Amino acid sequence: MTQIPFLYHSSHWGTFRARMVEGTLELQGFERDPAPSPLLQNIPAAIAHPVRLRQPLIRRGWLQDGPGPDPRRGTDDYVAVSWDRALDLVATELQRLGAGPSLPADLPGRHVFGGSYGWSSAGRFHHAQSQVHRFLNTVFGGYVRSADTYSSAAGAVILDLVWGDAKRMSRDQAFWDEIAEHSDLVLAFGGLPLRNLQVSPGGTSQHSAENQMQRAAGRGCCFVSISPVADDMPDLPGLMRLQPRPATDVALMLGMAHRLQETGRVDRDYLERYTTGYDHFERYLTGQSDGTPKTPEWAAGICGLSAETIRDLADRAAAGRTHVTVAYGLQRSRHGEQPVWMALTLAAMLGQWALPGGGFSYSLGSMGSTGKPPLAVPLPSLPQGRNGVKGFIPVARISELLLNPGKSFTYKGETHRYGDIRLVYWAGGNPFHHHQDLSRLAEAFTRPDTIIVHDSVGTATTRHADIVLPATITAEREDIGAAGNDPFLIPMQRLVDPPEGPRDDFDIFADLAARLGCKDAFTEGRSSREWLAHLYEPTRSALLEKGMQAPDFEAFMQGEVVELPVSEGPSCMQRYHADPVANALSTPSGKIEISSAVVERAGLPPHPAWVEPEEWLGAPQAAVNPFQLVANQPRGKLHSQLDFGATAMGLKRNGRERARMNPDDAARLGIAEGDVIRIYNDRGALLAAAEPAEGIASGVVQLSTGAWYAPLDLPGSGRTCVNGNPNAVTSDIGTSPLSQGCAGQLSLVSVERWSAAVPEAVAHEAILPRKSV
Ligand SMILES: Nc1nc2c(c(=O)[nH]1)N[C@H]1C(S)=C(S)[C@@H](COP(=O)(O)OP(=O)(O)OC[C@H]3O[C@@H](n4cnc5c(=O)[nH]c(N)nc54)[C@H](O)[C@@H]3O)O[C@H]1N2
Ligand SMILES: Nc1nc2c(c(=O)[nH]1)N[C@H]1C(S)=C(S)[C@@H](COP(=O)(O)OP(=O)(O)OC[C@H]3O[C@@H](n4cnc5c(=O)[nH]c(N)nc54)[C@H](O)[C@@H]3O)O[C@H]1N2
Ligand SMILES: [Mo]
Repeated sequence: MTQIPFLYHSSHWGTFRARMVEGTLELQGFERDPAPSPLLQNIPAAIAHPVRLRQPLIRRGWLQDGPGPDPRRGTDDYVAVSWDRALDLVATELQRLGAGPSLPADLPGRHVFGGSYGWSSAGRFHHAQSQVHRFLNTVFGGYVRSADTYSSAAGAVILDLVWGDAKRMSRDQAFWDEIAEHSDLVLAFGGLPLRNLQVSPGGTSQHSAENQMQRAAGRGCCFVSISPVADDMPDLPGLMRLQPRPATDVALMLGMAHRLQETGRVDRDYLERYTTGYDHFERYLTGQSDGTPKTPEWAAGICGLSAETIRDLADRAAAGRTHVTVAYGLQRSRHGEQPVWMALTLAAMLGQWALPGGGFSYSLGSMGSTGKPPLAVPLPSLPQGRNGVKGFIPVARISELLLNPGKSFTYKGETHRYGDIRLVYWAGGNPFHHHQDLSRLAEAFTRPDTIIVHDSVGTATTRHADIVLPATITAEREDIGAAGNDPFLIPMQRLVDPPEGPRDDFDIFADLAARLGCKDAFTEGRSSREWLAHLYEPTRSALLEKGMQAPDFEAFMQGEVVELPVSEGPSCMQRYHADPVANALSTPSGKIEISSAVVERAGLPPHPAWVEPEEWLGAPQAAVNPFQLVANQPRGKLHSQLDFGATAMGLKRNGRERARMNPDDAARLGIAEGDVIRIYNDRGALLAAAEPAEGIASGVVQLSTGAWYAPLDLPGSGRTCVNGNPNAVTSDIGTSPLSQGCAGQLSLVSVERWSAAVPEAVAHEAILPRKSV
């Protein structure tokens, strides 16, 4: 009998090999991966799950009454139509809105929201968000885009201003090797959760973070996990776990900074040579400017750790080689700029930044790619064309945009206006999973004339669309797997033929472009396979130029992964430290800015400061809603993707997401393991399965994102997500007037045991748009 060969493929959570055996997808981790991710085991469920979309669907109300605002979105049923009919309907609607080969100077794309945030799949060509952007640029001349990411907005905006090009700074230094070899102490704000390091955008071939941590700890390096959730850091020798109240890290860092200042251990030479504005900050630190010295005692009153612990931490940080790192999680909340800016300031005060293993990093605990060496060759990526529309929104202001056309908003110190959106086009994202205050988003989605969504499965977002087009999944296509800071190029081979019905996003857009008279502009005359060959070429020639092996395209797609060279050169910060004048940073002063006039003009304090958020355990609101909900990333999946897969389902209880809380809190509320609890505030409610857990700080309830939103009207509870999506209760408010980012990580809520009859969790396939009979 001939053996069925394993083929290469890739996902955001890892490279893998797989083969179909009797209708089942068998998977193996990549042979060069020391710790393949358990998330791989979610993939087989997607092959033939009833949740897969198989036919184009048109919402009945839209079909009968035509485009226009419609309160029936979300509850209406759907009519299945042929591909030809669906594409004709879409093309006619896009034409009505002005799409076509010749466009007026006042581009019709200004009424099209195409931000289409979401991670979709890992291949570089079939990346749905790139495809939709390219399509909208081609047929509308552009679209209203979204700035920044749900991942990082407050952090990215502040670091761009005070450090310069945050993305580049975070991606071009091999922090992990430095920590493993040189650090004595790692202060990890938000921890270094292995859970999150499973994932990198575009894929990851090696899960090596735990090995690196063990290497460091084995050498005597002490890791300090500063997080309300103990398993945000693996068990390591010498590990220290601190659990300040959520949202109070700035106070803790200020207390440490005060101790350094008081004991004469601020590195004045470093500050002088590499930073600007410390004097202004110092007056705040000592209380000269506001009458409140930020002493360890002051900090203790806010963050809940003892003054002694804070002093001890500062003393230890000054005594050896200290690396300060901040996870994205801290900045995905109100005034999220402050902990990131303050951590950078603390690292500068310690002055060890120019030394290996010292200094500051951002997102080392958030993305598997951060801290790995950068690559020395370019990677394939689909050109998206030119977006001629100026209008944009900060990414998490989607409900605001749709609800308040013409209203002004601030961003990076400037005032803009929301456009008037008539068409929303989404491919590869699930806003009814990821956005805050989902009841408000449902209201916002009643406003446009038309909403079109491509997805491979029937999500809550498809249920709010007028036109739903079924896309293939990555396993059903060929692609090229590649990601920044990852040293392999992966031939993603087709693992299984697509079922009858779904089509590749590219083919859908190509056929629509043809109907609009723009086919050549969109495809440039290339088929999918020809595009892959075209996109592969720049990487191949760069490899050949370096005298390295690089198979031709056909051989690559049949064959083995290609190892890519990593860059040996110094990082931006290493060059800056070597010569801060010649290699100035891209900040207004060219230096690290501990005070910033630009930030001050945007209405924020001029230097990092403790700015009290509305929803923290010390706020007046906590008298009403006494728990801090920490809505972090899920262990068993990537966001909402494959929530029906084996790993994700295995972590639920009766199909419902688990919420963890401190055992004493649970006991006080009469809540036992497995009880269904109601988590609520005046924005909404959800049900989750209670899991008392020692590692959760008191006053905290931790419920990860990812459950598919399933709101039911329950007596005594109102609209309640019975599957446990935290965005039923989070706040749809920008991080600050400067960055306007997603603040969904932390909210105040109440918790009670659900004592009425327990409604069953809604199965994924029941969330599919309902077909009319
Ligand atoms: N409260 C709270 N909310 C949060 C966060 C938080 O910390 N707290 N985190 C935020 C963060 S950081 C993020 S990144 C977002 C992520 O949230 P989402 O954007 O919701 O991310 P995904 O679940 O990855 O959405 C991807 C969608 O693309 C679909 N898809 C996959 N492949 C394809 C394809 O080839 N074609 C098409 N057409 N579709 C495809 C998937 O089925 C899925 O529905 O959530 C944010 N929301
Ligand atoms: N398995 C898995 N991995 C993922 C993802 C996923 O969906 N699943 N998503 C990926 C994506 S898109 C992103 S952007 C990154 C996100 O990376 P992060 O945003 O860093 O991840 P989170 O899990 O949301 O937050 C990290 C931790 O911060 C802690 N935290 C929250 N608030 C505070 C606070 O005020 N102070 C302190 N000290 N700690 C706090 C929480 O305990 C939380 O577990 O993860 C990536 N990795
Ligand atoms: Mo993210």
